[in-house]
Amino acid sequence: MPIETQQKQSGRRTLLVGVVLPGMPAHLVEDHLDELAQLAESAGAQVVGRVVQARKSPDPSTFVGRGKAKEIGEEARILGVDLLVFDDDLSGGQVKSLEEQTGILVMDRSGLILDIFDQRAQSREARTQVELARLRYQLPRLTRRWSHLSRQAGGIGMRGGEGEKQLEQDRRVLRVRIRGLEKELAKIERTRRLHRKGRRGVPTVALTGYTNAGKSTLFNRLTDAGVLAEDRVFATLDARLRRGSVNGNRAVVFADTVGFIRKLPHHLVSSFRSTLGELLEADLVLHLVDRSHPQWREQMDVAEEVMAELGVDPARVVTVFNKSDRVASSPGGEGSEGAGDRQGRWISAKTGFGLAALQDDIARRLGLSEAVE
Ligand SMILES: Nc1nc2c(ncn2[C@@H]2O[C@H](COP(=O)(O)OP(=O)(O)OP(=O)(O)O)[C@@H](O)[C@H]2O)c(=O)[nH]1
Ligand SMILES: [Mg+2]
Repeated sequence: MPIETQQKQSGRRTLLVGVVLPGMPAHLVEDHLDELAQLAESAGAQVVGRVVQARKSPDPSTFVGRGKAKEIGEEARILGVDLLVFDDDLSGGQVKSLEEQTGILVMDRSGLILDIFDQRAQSREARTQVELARLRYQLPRLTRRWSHLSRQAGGIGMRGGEGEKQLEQDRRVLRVRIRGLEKELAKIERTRRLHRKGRRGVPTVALTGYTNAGKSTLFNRLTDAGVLAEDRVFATLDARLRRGSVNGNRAVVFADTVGFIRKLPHHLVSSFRSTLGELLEADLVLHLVDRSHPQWREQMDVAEEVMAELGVDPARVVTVFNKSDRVASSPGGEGSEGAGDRQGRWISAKTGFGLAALQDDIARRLGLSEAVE
C-alpha cells in the first residue's frame, strides 16, 4: 500500500513568501514569486497575495524574522489564507515553527513542485519516481510534532503516542519504503535499457529545456505524435519516444522529456534519472529555450546546470531558441539582430519557422546527410 503523504492544495487560499538576501536584486525575487504563483496555481491553489522580506540571512528557526512571521500570520487571517508557500527550501524545524506561529499550513517550493509532479504522474515509472522523490524529501523533514505519517490513518497509527519513538518508527517506515521503490525503479530501468538496445542503430534525438519551452510542441512537429502540449508547467512527466524523420525518410527516434525549473528539488532530479537517462543516451540533445520569456537567459542557465549535474556531454547539445514568432528581433520576427552572444538556432515550433534548417542540422550532426545517395 503506497503511503499517501500528499496534502491537496486544491482551492487553498495561498500567500507566497520570498526573502531578498544581500546581493540579490529585488526584482529577481519578484520574478521568482511570479513563477511560484504559476506553480501554486498549477497545483490548484488560489494565490491571494505575496510577502517579501529583505534579510541578511534566513532566520534559522522561522526563515523570515520572528516578528515577520507573526505579521504574516495576521495578514493571512485577514485575507482568509490557509496555505503559506515559501520560495526557498525550509527545514522540518522551520516548517514546524512557522506553522505554530501562524497557525497555517506551510510548505516550500520543492514541496509544491513535488505535489504538481504527483498530480501529473501517470505511468508506473513516473509514479514510482515521484513517490521516491517525495519520501526522500520528507525523511529529513519529519519532526516530532509534524510527522506526516502520524497524520495518516491506517497502518502507521499513533498507538505508541507521540515523541521520539514514534518519529524513529516513522523514519524506519520511510527508509524501508524508499529501498523498495529504489529496487522497483532499478527493475524499470533495466527494461528501459533493453528497449534502448532494441533501438540500436536508430539514432536518438532527445528534447530538453525549461518547463513550458515548447518541447512537446516541437516533438509533435517532428513526429506527428499528438502529445499533450499545454501552456502550463510540467505538462510532460514521462519520456516519450517516437520515430520521426529528418532529411527525407530516414528514421530517427525523438524523445520528449520532463522539463526543468529553477530550484528543482534535487531529489526529483535523482529520482527521475531513469526518465532523464534518455538525455544521456541520446546521440543528440536539443536544448529548447523559450526565447520570448523575459527570463530566458536564467532559464537557459538552469537547464544547462541540470544537464551538467546529470552528466550530459555539452558537445552533443544543440541550443534551439524557440517561440521566435513572439520575439520581434528574431530572424523569424520583424527585425533581425541574431542570437546575441549565445549561439543557437532560431525556430518557432508553432509556426514552423526554422524547422527545415533545424532538421538539416540534426541530419548533419547525426551524420545522416553524408549517407544520403
Ligand atoms: N508562440 C509560440 N508558442 C509556442 C511555441 N512553441 C510552443 N508554444 C506554446 O508554449 C506552451 C508550452 O508548450 P509545450 O510544448 O507544452 O512545452 P513543454 O516544453 O513540453 O512544457 P512541459 O512539458 O510543461 O515542460 C504551449 O502553450 C505551446 O502552444 C512557439 O514557437 N511559439
Ligand atoms: Mg511537454
